[in-house]
Amino acid sequence: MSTEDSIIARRDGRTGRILLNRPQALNALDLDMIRVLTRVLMEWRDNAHVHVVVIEGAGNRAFCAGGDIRALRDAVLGGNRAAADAFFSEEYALNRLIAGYPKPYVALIDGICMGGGIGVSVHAPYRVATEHAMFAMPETAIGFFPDIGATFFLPRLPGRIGTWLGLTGARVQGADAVHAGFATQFTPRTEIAGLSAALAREGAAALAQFAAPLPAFSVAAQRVAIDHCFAAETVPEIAQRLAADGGEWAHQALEMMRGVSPSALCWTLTALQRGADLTLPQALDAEFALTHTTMRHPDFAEGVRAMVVDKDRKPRWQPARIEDVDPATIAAMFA
Ligand code: QUE
Repeated sequence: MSTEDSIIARRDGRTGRILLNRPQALNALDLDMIRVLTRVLMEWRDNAHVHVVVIEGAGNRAFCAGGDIRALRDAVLGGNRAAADAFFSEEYALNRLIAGYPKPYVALIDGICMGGGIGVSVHAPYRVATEHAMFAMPETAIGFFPDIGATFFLPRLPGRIGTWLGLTGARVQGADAVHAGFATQFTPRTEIAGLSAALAREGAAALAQFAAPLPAFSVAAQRVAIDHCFAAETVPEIAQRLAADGGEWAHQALEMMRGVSPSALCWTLTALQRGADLTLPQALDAEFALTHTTMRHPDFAEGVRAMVVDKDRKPRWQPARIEDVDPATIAAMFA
């Protein structure tokens, strides 16, 4: 399939429509797709016929499952730092372009939306989630960290929800995505075609008519525990608070933290703490710097191997236990 085919861009009424079209890879973004997206958005910025940009994913499984981390692992193992730098710098520049886009930008999210997929949606003013939307920032599971501006937006979600999601990789589904702050409205899948047509006719003004009432937040009962446990200053303290909680939710969160890279938990917590005080451009710059130190750590290649390449889901982390991560080693990554 050619590069142009993995992004389909066309004008339709008042809209410029973008389809992420690599469904066999859950529409994960590779560098070519990032370049085509950037070019299309720059063209439409200056095209008076385009009043609103609408982006969606092909197939019914995913909006966008992330980035091309298999290629990033190959680049790291092959010593090709320039390839990894090009990917991250162009991806983060695209995130910035979307955040500051001068026209309404609407993401229609009807399936998996993780990592890079969140980067091409959450910085925009309108994110529509259906009951099939599933948001997650699962990078600690591959020995990386929540990037694409997540160190800016996760600390700004309600309470400590962002720290919980960024450390554990927990999933947020459907209308919960609006409560958590990933989406700005909930519209059932059966209404998406109608919304799309209305956007082409009326522009972004059509959105409100398609916003369905929200059911209650499914983690409402856990909010006190989330905000208490994930407010701790260090990863071992968070683990201790979860262990002390005794409830099923805390048990699950602790199990998730025990499965991911201990080192990644520590550098992620520091990155989120720092991101709380940064602007989005500053956070993206800090994330770019952090890609250099994290990708040199063995847990990145090992995590991508275990979760994406071999899919054995049995990574051998170094060190293997949260308690054995040296705080000075983590601090040096931010120096
Ligand atoms: C954790 C992650 C990612 C992941 C799996 C994890 C991630 C990512 C992908 C992914 C999914 C589909 C693809 C692809 C990559 O999987 O960030 O190339 O086709 O992008 O457990 O963080």
